[in-house]
Amino acid sequence: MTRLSPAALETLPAAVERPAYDRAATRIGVVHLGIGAFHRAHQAVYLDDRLAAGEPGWAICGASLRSPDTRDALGPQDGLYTLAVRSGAGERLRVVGAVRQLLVAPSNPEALLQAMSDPAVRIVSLTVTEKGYCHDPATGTLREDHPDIVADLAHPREPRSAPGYLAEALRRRRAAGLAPFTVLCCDNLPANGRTVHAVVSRFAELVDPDLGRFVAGEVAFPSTMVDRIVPATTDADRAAIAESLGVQDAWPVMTEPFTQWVIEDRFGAGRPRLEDSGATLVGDVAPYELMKLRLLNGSHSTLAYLGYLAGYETVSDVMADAAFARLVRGLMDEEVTPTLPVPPGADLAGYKRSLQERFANPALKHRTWQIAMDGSQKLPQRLLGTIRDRLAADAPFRRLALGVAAWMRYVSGVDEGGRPIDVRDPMSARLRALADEAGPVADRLAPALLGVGEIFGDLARDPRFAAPVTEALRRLLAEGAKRTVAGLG
Ligand code: CS2
Repeated sequence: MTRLSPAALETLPAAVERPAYDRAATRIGVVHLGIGAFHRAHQAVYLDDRLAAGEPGWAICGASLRSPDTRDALGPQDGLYTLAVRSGAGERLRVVGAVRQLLVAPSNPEALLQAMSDPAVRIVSLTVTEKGYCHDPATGTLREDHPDIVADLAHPREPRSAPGYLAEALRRRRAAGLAPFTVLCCDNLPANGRTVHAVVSRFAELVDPDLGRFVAGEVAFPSTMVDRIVPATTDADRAAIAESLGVQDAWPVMTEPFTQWVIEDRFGAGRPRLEDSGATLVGDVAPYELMKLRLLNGSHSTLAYLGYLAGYETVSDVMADAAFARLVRGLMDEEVTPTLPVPPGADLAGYKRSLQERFANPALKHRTWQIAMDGSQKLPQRLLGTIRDRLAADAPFRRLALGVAAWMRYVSGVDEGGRPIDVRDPMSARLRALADEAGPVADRLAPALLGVGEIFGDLARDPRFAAPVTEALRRLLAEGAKRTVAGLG
């Protein structure tokens, strides 16, 4: 089958949207680190809209800091790929043209540094996942003992970490008399702009105190709230898209109709008019971020661990179970909502209704296993921050405690049928060792995992936290996830 390419665009079915601009006339203005499916279904689509709206200077150079897979898939397609927007109402296909260059950092670090040092590049955006910043999830500070950071401090001119690349590229631009780019974190970190600013400033300071002062004082790191559900692409998806297009796309991305991008309007070197493509530019992102991280991602993680243990493969499968749907409504309404400042103009009840519809979207095969990844990096901002606020208000949090207990049950690595769980987490070996030593006994397993300071910090020492988590774990071990959730009432 013919491969998707610029020449193949005219052969596509009329219903398929395609780039409504001259790609050859566009110029790269954004370097994106972490060119995975989420970036391609979210930021790249907003930028594709800006290119179509007559802002040709905002095309994307996409770089992978780890694997060549995306470059290998999209390179032969001149960066083109298909976005499949799926819902109960059907599927809409669009070919996105905004990605004009693809780089793989490990095989050519110099090419990436040169791309980031190009005067036309004014924004460096990132989706490197929560673990990609080499920070301590509980405190948000740079982990100076992280192997990539240790290596980059020894060889700052040949970085391999995101903080390393940002610091070296900023150093080069400064040495060349060029204005710094704006660093735009698009990952689900708490206060993501401020957190990454602190991490990169500290790294730069360790390389050269003067560079540290420059990054801290002269470089813009606006915060963002990013939202779109993007399941991992499967071979079945590839086959279905090829069938619909009549050409082969090696790596299309699947997503939902909903998309949201709230951005702190603080850019050091200009930006595209993203507000004209549906983004929201604000002075303070914090209330939007808190709403999304605690309501959407907090529910996602709770549903993912409990749902996986209950034998549900996808989020929509979990939501089809009335007891789990009730759990999510109770968690959102009774435990999370009281901790949230309402963002200006937000309809919280409507937002929560739309979340439940989005979770139940049958056309999105969003695996519980995918969301369950990297819990050690996700729990602090998704569940533990909310729990801290509940503790401060002396208010109950039994569903949130069950979410934490389900994570504990999950990272112990054996499911309710005695089968091994493929736990993906930068701390999986350490967590597994703690779980193996404690055994499937709540009074030993809970304190063993609560003792991981990088995740729980001082929470472990609060009996008002440890007790309900241990009790929930005891029920999960004794009765299993389905009966435990059904018994919540
Ligand atoms: C999910 C997120 O995998 C996960 O951890 O909770 O990727 C989620 O789908 C997005 O944040 C939605 O915007």
